[in-house]
Amino acid sequence: MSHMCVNYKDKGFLSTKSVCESHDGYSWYKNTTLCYKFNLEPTIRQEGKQMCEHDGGRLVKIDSQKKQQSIVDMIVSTPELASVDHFWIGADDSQEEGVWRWTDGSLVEFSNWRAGRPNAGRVDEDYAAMEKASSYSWNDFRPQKEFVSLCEMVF
Ligand SMILES: [Ca+2]
Repeated sequence: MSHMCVNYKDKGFLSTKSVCESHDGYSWYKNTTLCYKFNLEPTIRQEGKQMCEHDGGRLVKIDSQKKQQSIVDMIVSTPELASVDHFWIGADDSQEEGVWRWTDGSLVEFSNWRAGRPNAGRVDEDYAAMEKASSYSWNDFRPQKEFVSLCEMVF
């Protein structure tokens, strides 16, 4: 059981604290309105994805700079997360090389790749992860890598 689930709300009209905390094991992160739970044991990408989806969530969809920054803020201010090197996120180009999509099928428009990534020639690196060593920009990896998954609940 290795996952971390967040709920991100751009708009503040929902009573997301109570919604968040009504889900078993979830915690409310007031500074960025993130609702999350996590387990620090890393897994391969498919296992992390399945665990996110098992309780109705998904691997996180980071579709704006604001959301990227909110997640980074949460990570660096949470001691158990601040030491984690990589987090699986919901983007992959496994269906069509070079066409990155989120798990809901939408195209990746906003992106935050580190310099030189994704590697155009490395067809086996189809899955995105946030990387602490590059200020939580994204890098592409093979799915067999074992990382902590970063998931969100969509209410
Ligand atoms: Ca690829």
